[in-house]
Amino acid sequence: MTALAKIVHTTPEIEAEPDLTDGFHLVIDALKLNGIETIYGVPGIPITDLGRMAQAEGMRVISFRHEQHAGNAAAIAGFLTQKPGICLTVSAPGFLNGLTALANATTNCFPMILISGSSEREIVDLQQGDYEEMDQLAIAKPLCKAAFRVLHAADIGIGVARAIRAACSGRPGGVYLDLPAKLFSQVMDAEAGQKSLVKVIDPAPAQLPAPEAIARALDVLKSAKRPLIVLGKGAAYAQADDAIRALVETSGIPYVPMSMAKGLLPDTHPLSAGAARSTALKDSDVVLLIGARLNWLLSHGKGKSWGEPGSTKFIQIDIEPREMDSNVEIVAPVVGDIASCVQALLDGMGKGWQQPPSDWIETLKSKREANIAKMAPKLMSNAAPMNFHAALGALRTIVKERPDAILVNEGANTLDLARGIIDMYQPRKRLDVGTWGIMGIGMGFAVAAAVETGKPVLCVEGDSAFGFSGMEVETICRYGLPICIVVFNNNGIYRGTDTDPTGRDPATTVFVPDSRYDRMMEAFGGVGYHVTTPDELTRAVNEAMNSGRPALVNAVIDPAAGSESGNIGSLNPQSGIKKKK
Ligand code: ADP
Ligand code: TPW
Ligand code: MG
Repeated sequence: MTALAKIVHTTPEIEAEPDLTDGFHLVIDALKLNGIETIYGVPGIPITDLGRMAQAEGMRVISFRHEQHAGNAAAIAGFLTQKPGICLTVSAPGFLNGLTALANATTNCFPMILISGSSEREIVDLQQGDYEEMDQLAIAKPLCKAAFRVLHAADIGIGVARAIRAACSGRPGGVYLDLPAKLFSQVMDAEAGQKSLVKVIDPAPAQLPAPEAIARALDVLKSAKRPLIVLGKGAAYAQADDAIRALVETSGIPYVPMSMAKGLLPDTHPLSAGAARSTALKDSDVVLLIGARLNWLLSHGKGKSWGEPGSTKFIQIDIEPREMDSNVEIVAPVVGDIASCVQALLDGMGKGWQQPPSDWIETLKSKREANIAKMAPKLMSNAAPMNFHAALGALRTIVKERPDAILVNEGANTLDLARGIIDMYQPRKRLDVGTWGIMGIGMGFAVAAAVETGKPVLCVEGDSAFGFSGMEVETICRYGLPICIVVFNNNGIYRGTDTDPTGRDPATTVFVPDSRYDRMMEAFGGVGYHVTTPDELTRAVNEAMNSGRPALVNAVIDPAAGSESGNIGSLNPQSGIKKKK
């Protein structure tokens, strides 16, 4: 039964009247018509009934404990599926709680739509103090790709269609859709309502690159002595996995994956230069960027991570033309969607393609092997207390044995070391803090990863990182999701050993020592584990993942093992005041 039929009046006198629908049902029908089956949100005025009705109409409605995590879930659902993830919130405070996730989605180029109920326009605009009054549309606008408000039930179909198109087309991003309370109860003729809905045709149209752009890019690539491909999360998002693999293998060009592009080709691929990243960036003469921006994560394409100024030529594939020359000159811009651009490059390479000089391949291979060999003994350490490397050595094996599991990862040392140590084998299996390095994505990403893919999820969380979304373990237990959380518990942020020089309070970076995060999971009916060695960690995670039930492993890590800000300590400003000797 469609939602429209639901409020058809049934008493005999009224049966003669036309069938009616309302704003609630039109929103649900518009989403369903566009293949959107899941809503992530937190209920309350004025959207409580919207969630209830959506559930009654067969949509999956996942209720969180805080909107930020519902928003993060929606954002990563968008990344995983190429359909905008939907986050539903109440007005003012709920909207603001969801806004961080919307801004983060926009920054990371994930398609999502934040739908918030809002107060009465007349009262908001005269600032007369309505319940949860706020001009939400104005506030959302600078933080997302597009923002729309629907005032009439007859415009819901168009409003939802515009939101979907804005989120998915071109560079994906976050969209805000403002739905004032009054809209939901507006009634209109059911048939007219049905006709007002729009099924968005081809929401992310292919954007073909210009043939000259492809020819230029191939000329530059051919001239390279030490070429490199950098795969970014845009390449993972594009779901052009086979074409990207074919491009790497046909060209014979080594590649470095950005964090969330790991696994697009297996990290163990012979052309992966991931374990020789520094050498690869520094010594390459031509770099082909595929869905990766030259932002801080690539040292803006200049400086000490790279060779002498001007010694590296960049080719960039991106759907966003304004991304070109954002930090340094792009000698061969290739504007278009990644699937089309990569295919065009492949076609252009043809049969006569020359593989890159073998000394370059050998240089990277030997650097990679040396780095892997240097790391290996650290990963096998049985030192007590356990350090990051030993714990990650155990998890590395688990992921190798379970390549279809999704890895969610946040923290500082916990993030940086896991990214380097845990090999990924399949596309879109590594989800993390992204472009902002934001803490708090953990539980939201984990929930959506489980809901959208049905695959097991392993969450590797710093103890601080986990705290940002830890209450959502209740959500995980409530929906019985196959999520195993491992908290790397080193008693604090970066380390657990700092002290307040005055001796009055705990240091700003430390937590209650020896906390038992496993008991949070037990509080809601999940399984908790407390482990202190790599062997215990392995056993606990395997047992948890075999069970498919919610679990949290409190992994005790040496509080002295971490370094300040993980591997980005150099970004910390230093005091200009010299200490007296
Ligand atoms: P990373 O952090 O992994 O380096 P970024 O988020 O910086 O990746 O870059 C992703 C880039 O991918 C963005 O510039 C975005 O415009 C681009 N992008 C996303 N989807 C596509 C697509 N389908 N085709 C082309 N470019 C895309
Ligand atoms: C929204 C700043 C970066 S990393 C981090 C914080 C608070 C936590 C590091 O401690 P953790 O990891 O998780 O215990 P570990 O292994 O090094 O001990 N607020 C937001 N985002 C960021 N990035 C911060 C604060 C930060
Ligand atoms: Mg910590």
